[in-house]
Amino acid sequence: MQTLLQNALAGKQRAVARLITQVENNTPTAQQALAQLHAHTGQAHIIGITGAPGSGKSTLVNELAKEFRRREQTVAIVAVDPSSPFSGGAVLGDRIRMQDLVSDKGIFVRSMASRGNLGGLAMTTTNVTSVLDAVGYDVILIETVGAGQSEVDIASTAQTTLVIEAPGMGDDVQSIKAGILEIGDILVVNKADKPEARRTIKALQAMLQLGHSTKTLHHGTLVESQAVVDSAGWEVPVQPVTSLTGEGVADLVTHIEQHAVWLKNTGNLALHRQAQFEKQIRTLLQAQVWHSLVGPDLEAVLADVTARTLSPQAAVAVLLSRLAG
Ligand SMILES: Nc1nc2c(ncn2[C@@H]2O[C@H](COP(=O)(O)OP(=O)(O)O)[C@@H](O)[C@H]2O)c(=O)[nH]1
Ligand SMILES: [Mg+2]
Repeated sequence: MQTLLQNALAGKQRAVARLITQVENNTPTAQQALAQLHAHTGQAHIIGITGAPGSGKSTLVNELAKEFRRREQTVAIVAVDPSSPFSGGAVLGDRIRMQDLVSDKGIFVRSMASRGNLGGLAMTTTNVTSVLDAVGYDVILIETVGAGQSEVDIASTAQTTLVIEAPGMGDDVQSIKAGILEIGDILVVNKADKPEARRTIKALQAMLQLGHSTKTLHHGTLVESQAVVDSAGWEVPVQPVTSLTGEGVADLVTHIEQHAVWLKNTGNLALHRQAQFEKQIRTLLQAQVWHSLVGPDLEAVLADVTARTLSPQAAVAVLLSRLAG
């Protein structure tokens, strides 16, 4: 395990990939490795990209990766799509464009196994992200399908969350329907090359704006003003992009970088991290306490509770009393 860790920390992509497989399988080795890697984490900027299937997330992630590379940042991409497991090299939407990336040592691409993740998909994603952070990727892009609670959980791993909307997918604004609009730090209207995009932008702005002014960058210049100020004081921008051509992507990355600076300067980054660690410690503690206390006696306890000779409350008291003994 030490060699694997050393190789991963030295940036060897094979070792990183093998370590991630361990993490996905939630092996004891993985837990030990994560414990050792913890001190090395905390440097990466973690960005979540979520939105309806077909909104263009993978195409955008591809372009974002290229733009961050232009800015001399190393990039790791984690694609989480429980509904459609990837096969072979088809990790991103477009295989051909993908070839621009695969030869670049500053980019690491991983699609998460969709099969039963023992620790839960959100926890596994958090752990995979920690590995990538520890081994030194500057930027981590997490692509998830925006379809409800598990996306919200995964998005909570990210420091900056992009909600992707695209025109031509029905009358409704998809992210509102899915209940994920609120988690967006930046709202992205992809497929801005389509004429209907204007309506989507307007619809989002109408949804969001409460009379506050918003920043929309176009070739680095402010062109529109509409946005919402979220509870913590960040103005959520609405950014049009055309991922097919890369148009608007540089402006989007500028917004992302501004959000990173804002997070740091306001102390929100520290708060976010604390909340993440609290959740992680709680999950680990619950699992261990459950495992060590309940384990072999579960059936007997359940039988008594089912027979109404023991209440669930009394069962907990009995089980907990063993901790002291
Ligand atoms: N017209 C147009 N099509 C796009 C754009 N971005 C992505 N697409 C297309 O939308 C489809 C879905 O893209 P994909 O990235 O796989 O979406 P995902 O399911 O959200 O990951 C593909 O056919 C893309 O070529 C864009 O900016 N403009
Ligand atoms: Mg995709």
